[in-house]
Amino acid sequence: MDVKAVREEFPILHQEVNGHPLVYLDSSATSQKPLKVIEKLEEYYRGYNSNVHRGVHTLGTIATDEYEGAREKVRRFINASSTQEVIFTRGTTTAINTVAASYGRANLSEGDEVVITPMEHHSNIIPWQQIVKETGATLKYIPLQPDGTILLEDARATITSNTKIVSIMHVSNVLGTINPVKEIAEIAHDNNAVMLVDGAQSAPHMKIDVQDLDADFYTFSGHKMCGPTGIGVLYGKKALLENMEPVEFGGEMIDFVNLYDSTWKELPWKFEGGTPIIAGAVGLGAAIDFLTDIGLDDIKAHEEKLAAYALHEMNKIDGMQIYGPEHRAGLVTFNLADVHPHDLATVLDAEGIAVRAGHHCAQPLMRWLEVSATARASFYLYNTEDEIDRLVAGLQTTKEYFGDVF
Ligand code: 7TS
Repeated sequence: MDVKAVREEFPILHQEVNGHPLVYLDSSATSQKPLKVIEKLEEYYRGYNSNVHRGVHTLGTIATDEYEGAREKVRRFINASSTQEVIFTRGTTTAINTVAASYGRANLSEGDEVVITPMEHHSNIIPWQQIVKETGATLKYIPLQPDGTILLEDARATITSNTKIVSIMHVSNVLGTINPVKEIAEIAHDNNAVMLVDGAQSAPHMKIDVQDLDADFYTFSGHKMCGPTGIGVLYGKKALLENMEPVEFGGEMIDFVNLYDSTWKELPWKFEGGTPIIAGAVGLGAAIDFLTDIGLDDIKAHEEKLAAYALHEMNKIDGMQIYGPEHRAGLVTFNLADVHPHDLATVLDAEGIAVRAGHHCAQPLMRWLEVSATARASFYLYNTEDEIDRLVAGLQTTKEYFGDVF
């Protein structure tokens, strides 16, 4: 992979921030956008912006073809067996909430269990907390190992015949842990439970095959994979989605509306109430083309190399505490002695380096780590070893700045 050529595709990277060339290390929060996506959005708004699925006019037909064409791109990207299994949502959060509100509400009752882990993003915790409160079911957690991984024997002990839903992140946005979701799906299925995989941090960075994973539901966000904000995907197996009720009612998702009752369109549209996220889907399609042209295997290899290099270099700094396992996805979450991560991120920002500081929407995990917050550097296809050197130099500056705490 030619990183220099890749960087040329991202106009935002070529600027100075606070007098220094920008080093963007916050792609786990949201990725930057390549020209191909920016230009596709411009093409859409300049050329054929129209509502979809309704008109016979020419622009409406082009917009519909582009919107549905993007769905086919997503289908191929995750190897779903049909576009009926690809539902456009606002993002991962909306996708998980849809499963909880539809499948959860219909299938959970007292005595049933939902199984998750303490490393989940809030978006994969709170929807389950809410639905178990409503249905009388119980929320259970597979415990974590000290290095932030999950043992399959713990998964086997936690998932029981009372478990109806297992919902686990593929890759941790804090620890970088790559969870054995395929094996956990098998355990879930042995217990007649369904398996949701939160792919927010995996779809952007590795090849995904939902049929190979045997995930019943797989969710991800376009904005973390070079696409626009406001678009994401809920993949679900057709046999499950067909039996699920929509959660948003209104235009677009109906077949016939009578005074006192109505019927729904077929999949996937029954889950897409209201004017859909047309520009977002079209932009996501362009992002998928961009990532696929470069190759997900090359992107993954590049990020693994960056993560290994960052671990090696950052570990040399006195007072450095790094969280998560050795084998990890492309991010490093850390604390530097007693410097508050917000102070650390502020000093780095003055050097033009963007990292995230805070709880990363994973407060239960912060409690498990016994910290209130951490800093996080996350990498993507456009990052370089030189940028990691800049980060390490910035951390040295931070150390000097807060010298008295060491
Ligand atoms: N699940 C995981 C694993 C995530 O990392 C995120 C966002 C979400 C769900 C929610 O995605 P959304 O697009 O619906 O907001 N993670 C992060 C992060 O790590 N920093 O900012 C957002």
